[in-house]
Amino acid sequence: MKRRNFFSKMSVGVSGFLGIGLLQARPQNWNAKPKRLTNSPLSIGTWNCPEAIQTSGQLMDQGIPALEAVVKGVAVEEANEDNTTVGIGASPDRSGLVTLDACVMDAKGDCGAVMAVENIVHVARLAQHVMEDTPHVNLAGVGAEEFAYNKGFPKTPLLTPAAEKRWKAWLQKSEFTPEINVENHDTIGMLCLDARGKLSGSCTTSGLAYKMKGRVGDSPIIGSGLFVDNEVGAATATGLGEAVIKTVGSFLIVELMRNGWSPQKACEETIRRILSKKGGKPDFQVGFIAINIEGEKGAYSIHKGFSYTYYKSGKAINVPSASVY
Ligand code: SD4
Repeated sequence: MKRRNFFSKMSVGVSGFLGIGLLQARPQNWNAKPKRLTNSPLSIGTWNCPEAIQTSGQLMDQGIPALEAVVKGVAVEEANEDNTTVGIGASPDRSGLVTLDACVMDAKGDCGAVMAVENIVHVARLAQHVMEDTPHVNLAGVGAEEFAYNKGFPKTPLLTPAAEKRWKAWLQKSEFTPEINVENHDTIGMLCLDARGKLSGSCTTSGLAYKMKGRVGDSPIIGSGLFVDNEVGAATATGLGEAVIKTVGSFLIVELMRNGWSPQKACEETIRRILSKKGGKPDFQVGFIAINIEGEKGAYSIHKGFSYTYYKSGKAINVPSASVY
């Protein structure tokens, strides 16, 4: 018996014994390799990020592989000063420092991440360098920044006058409450599936506005903010990172899809898992997007207001996500 079949049969038995309904949705043809519905590249990103999605989609249309497309795609938002949660122009922590987190994961299951990095705009590209040019997965703080300079990244102060003004206004009260859907663009998590069926993803953010100095959220944590498995699919998250980390949200979605759940159902179940630990209507937002290797997509959030953008026939289309509330 093949190793995979053995574990597959064993897991059916164990979950049956535990009364877990997880595997009920497994398709009949479990051993068959998933088939792509189309060879058209698919790109999908959290929130309203048409330019970023257009960039990655068009690159893949030109034959550029998913990893390069996703890193170039999210770079659009990293350079966008109007996005107050990503790259230059992002809100600082409560001490006035802008620190960025990012990760990438590719079709081979390789990954890299940088955390709490100052003075570097394109941290997703930096995470790719960690993945490709070091023996490590995570680099944090000054180590990551020094590595960036070694790789030729320019030093760029990230606190813009507009962000400084917002921070100074916030200091008047210094009240920290994670805000839900303040704007319709935010942390960007992007998933790309190229014409050759290769998946890659990236997540890049400044994290929560006015976070404690040194705080790192889910976005650069592989399995929480992003997970990619080329046999199955990929998922990425936005919202309150602490809640995503506690359920290892993106990994959970991919594992549910591995067991036959659609991307939509897998996102819904993962949000349900977060809510099951809370009781009542939480005052924070979490949103997930996911795609499977067949090219189906899903999105779900706790509160109304979350949206996602995807690429189809040369166009970026923004649609509201379904939500619990
Ligand atoms: C974090 N998940 O650092 C990020 C923040 C975010 O939309 O996604 N904001 O917790």
